[in-house]
Amino acid sequence: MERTLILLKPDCVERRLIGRILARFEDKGFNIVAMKMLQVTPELAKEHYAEHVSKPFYPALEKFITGAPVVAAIIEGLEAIRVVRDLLGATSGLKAAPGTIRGDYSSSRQMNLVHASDGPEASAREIGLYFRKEEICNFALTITPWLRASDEG
Ligand code: FUP
Repeated sequence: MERTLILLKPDCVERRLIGRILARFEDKGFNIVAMKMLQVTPELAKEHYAEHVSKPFYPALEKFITGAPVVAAIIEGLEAIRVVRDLLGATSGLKAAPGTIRGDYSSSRQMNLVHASDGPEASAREIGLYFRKEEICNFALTITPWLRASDEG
């Protein structure tokens, strides 16, 4: 079982897409084990996007990500880190395949609606940035036996 951090970005919140996008992860069979709305500060943005801080597009990215509230959530499931990124599609909404979240709802590289951790290291780091241990609910969905066979994990 894996956990991954998603952020429904300010464009998602402002465009009233929170419910529809969260439903995509629920519909897939994943479990939401933590969730909160918050305003990303410039300090948090710099930590979250540490690898991009020195890039030319960073100032605009920081203005965007701090421009309205976001919804942070932890998604749990088998191979969740990869599968959630597959559900999102390519970084740019213009390149993302139809049927993916970005492919269906975004026509921008910056305003691509959702962030998701890109690997186990990033997932652990980003979960730690947004959630304290006691904010995470450790529970299994009662319908798990109807989502996958018991020998699948
Ligand atoms: P992703 O792994 O899909 O979240 O994308 P990246 O880590 O490559 O980029 C992080 C964020 O920076 C993305 F949400 C998009 C944004 N970005 C820009 O705004 N402009 C760029 O030129 C490249 C990325």
